[in-house]
Amino acid sequence: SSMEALSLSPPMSPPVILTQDELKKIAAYKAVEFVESGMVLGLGTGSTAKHAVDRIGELLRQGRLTNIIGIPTSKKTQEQAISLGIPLSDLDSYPTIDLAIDGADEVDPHLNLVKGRGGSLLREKMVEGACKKFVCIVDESKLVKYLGGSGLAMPVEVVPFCWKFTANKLQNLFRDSGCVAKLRNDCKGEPFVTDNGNYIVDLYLKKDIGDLQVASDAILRIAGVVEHGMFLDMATTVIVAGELGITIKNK
Ligand code: ABF
Repeated sequence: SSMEALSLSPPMSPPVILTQDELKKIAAYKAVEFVESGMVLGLGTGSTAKHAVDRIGELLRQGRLTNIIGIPTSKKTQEQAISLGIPLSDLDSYPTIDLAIDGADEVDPHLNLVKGRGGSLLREKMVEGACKKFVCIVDESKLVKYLGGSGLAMPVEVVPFCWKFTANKLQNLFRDSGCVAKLRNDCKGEPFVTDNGNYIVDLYLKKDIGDLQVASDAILRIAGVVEHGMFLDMATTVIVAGELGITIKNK
């Protein structure tokens, strides 16, 4: 019958479309290949880094990695690592970290990053600034021509004291780029509070802000600012997972 003919014909193999989460996992697992026993590791935050931390926990459990010490970049990652049995410490005890693995919100062609949409930018910058190697893991949707180019927020951590004053200063600083500064809220509509008890002001830019180092210095000169989410010249490697495979970019 025609039914039989159909079932006998060779199956059409559909194109494999990976979800964004599968791409994140591919990038994360690739980065964990750089991990060696005995390393002090910076453990990133966010849905991409979470896969890397899971994988490190799995390799430890299987005995394929030993003597790892993790330095978490957020309370959330700290909890995840504890649940996986990853031994933890901090920057006070380990001021030099062998390797950090973490995600990003944007990656430009020079491997400069925007981070902090997850709200953990200060601890990430402290930990990743102390690393010999910082492997950033992203799916291809994070690639931009210039920082701010995704149209999504460029986060700045500010002290809660007179945050509007600080937000206005930030908005004025980038007025030529059409900057709009907004306080980040949590899901209840209250100000989002970081692990360090601060607020986040998200900057929305319409244009390229030009020289990133100049922009960085100007932001950090504002007294109410704690840190910003531009990670300039910090990633030593970026692993990008895309539909066509993995790309590894080195500085
Ligand atoms: C951390 O997680 C942050 O710096 C960045 O904001 C975010 C990226 O999250 P995801 O991996 O979930 O896209 O890396």
